Amino acid sequence: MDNPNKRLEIEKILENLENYRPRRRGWTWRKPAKNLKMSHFTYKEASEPLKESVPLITAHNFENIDPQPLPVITTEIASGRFEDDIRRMRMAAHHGADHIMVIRTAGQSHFDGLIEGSPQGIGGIPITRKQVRAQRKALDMIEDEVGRPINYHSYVSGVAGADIAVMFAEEGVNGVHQDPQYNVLYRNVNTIRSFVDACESKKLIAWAGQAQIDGAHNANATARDAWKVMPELMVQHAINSAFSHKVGIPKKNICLSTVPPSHTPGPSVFMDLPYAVALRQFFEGYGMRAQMHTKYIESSTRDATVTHVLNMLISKLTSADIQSTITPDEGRNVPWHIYNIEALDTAKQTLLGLDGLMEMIEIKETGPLWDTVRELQERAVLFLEEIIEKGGYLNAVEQGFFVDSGYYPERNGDGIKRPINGGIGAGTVIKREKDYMAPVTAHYGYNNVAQYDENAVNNPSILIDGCTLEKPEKIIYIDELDQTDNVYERMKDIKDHHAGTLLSPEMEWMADGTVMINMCFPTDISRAQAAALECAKAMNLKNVEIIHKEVLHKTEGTRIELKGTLDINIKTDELVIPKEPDLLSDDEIRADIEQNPMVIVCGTVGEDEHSVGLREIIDIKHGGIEKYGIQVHYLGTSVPTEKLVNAAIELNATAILASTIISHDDIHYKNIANIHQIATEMGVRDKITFVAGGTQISPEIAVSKGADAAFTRGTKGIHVASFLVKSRQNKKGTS
Ligand code: Z97
Repeated sequence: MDNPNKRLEIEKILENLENYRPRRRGWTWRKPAKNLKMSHFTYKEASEPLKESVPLITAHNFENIDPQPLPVITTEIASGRFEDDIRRMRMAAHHGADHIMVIRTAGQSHFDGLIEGSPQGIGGIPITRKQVRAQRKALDMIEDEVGRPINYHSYVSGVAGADIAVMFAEEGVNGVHQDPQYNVLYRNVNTIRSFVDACESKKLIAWAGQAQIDGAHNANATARDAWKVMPELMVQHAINSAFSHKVGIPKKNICLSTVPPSHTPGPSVFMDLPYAVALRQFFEGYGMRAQMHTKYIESSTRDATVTHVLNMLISKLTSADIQSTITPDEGRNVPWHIYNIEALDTAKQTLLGLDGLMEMIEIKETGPLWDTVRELQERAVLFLEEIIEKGGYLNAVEQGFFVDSGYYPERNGDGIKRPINGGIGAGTVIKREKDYMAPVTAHYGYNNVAQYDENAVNNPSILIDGCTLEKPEKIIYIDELDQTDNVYERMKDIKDHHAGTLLSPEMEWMADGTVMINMCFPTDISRAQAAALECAKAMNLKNVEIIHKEVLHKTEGTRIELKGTLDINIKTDELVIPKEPDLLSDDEIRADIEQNPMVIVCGTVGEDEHSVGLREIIDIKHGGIEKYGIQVHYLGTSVPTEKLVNAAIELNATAILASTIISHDDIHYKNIANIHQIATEMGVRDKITFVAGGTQISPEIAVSKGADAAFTRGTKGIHVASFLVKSRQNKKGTS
């Protein structure tokens, strides 16, 4: 991107897409930067900083540094429109995401082939070649902008899993979820079909160097009591990991989707830490993808954030190669830009805050932690042994071994049961003919090519001069199939918004008009909801829905968050934009005052007893000008105007600060004019800078009455200090 201040031009990304080729394949880890020094600090576990980014909100206190933690950080994007998701990806990358997972639209797992074009999705986006290609191309631009590779990720699952795996390898997708157990248990795809397809898919994943994430976390999210499936989680990890390794994926690219299984108000760390330790002991050398707990997630952003932070404490106490950032939209179904960014910032802030933790503490090798580690491992081994005893995995699934609500070896008989010959795609696996031959790369198993060419045994596609993996020009690219549901038609409707000449509020799609309102009512939860809907009506909001409610007290107060649509199009060029104050930095002000001490006198003037505003400007406690070393002589309240001028002369002050709130009969402006006049008559007006302040003051009028500057609502010490320093510098320059 030439100019980071310019919005992404989706049209440019869509241009010439038929000829786009991914510039690399495979997964990229962050580059560690050991003992990275930034501002006043040294980081023990950081990675290389970005070229362009948005730092944490507090970074302005620390030279705007934006250190990046060591693990790859994920964000999940699923708005249903890929053209808007691309914009969100750019926001996410600037907040530190380098793993972008796009969630598939509901039901796609049961399609038995690829879909094409750019239709709009529900609960995710349709995975088509066009949208994958456009997003990978956009990420190429975005990664150049931030200066770090970004991993693009989606799902190799469902009945068309293997077809998707081929397309992903062709299109440079960098990471995938692939776990046949997911198909079987949660999508009811036939077990045999799922495992056979997985062989082909995993072969492609290995060839493309993609990172693979398994599906064990889904057992945790589905189980009746999430913490009870701990032994099973290890079994599921083991099945998929061993399988993947045998097909040829290197261990480091086989990432276990590990969740801290328990949740507050339970003593979650006491339960989750032994589990995390047990797992890492068993699966040394494999990648750890730390997934956030989702089973008990609610619509409270606060609750989701605390859970996320507790989960990351577990990551930090053990390890995480990839850190997930599930957003509260899981709990309330509002997949909005702001929540991706909040969750990314939560991850960055927590991981940086816990940097170096393990250099100071260690995990005890005795006591309850190790007892539980041992116990969990024993339960998992017994589980695996029982599977073998019962005749293997297919039988175990048929008998409902998985996602049973008992804490193994206890069983409650409510596990998910999938008959061997049941489910979607049952009976579709056909034995390969004796002379079966497929001249393609990354193909699993018996392929009978030697009869055509001995050299083709390890490289079957030489028989056809390369398949689509080597010769992308052989890929058949279909742009759009649907004349109405496609990106061009959608963008036509809001072209002025895309061009930036019109503005509407947005949460997930350009010009969706969605706003969120927070309210609190002094009543119970039912009345509060009804009252909130009335308010929304009065605000002219459409499509109103309550997205979160919380009791502050049964009768004293209820908190409500609602969303609605506001039908407004603001003409960008008609907006009145207030001028940004031209401020010096804290350091610049301090340096100037240190070199050249400054004295000021101040007070509220006339009959004015309102001193709060002035104290905000002068007191060190409130970030006032004292903090820069300016010597402040506060003369009190209701100070006569002559007294201010006399004191300034006596103390050889650089400036007078006069605060005035009362505005009856324009007394505030009269006092300002009065100070200017007295100082002029006494011959010191040129020497002394005169600043007025007050909530009812219009700076323009105050200046017309004789002040050098005036400050009103929202002023902070730095605004006044900047002005004082600059004004003194200007005076010196002209004298
Ligand atoms: C995560 N929050 O980060 P379909 N395969 C596996 C999965 O876990 C999933 C799919 C396929 C989650 C992501 C849930 N996971 C969301 C192992 C979905 C999705 O489109 O439902 O067929 O595939 O892991």
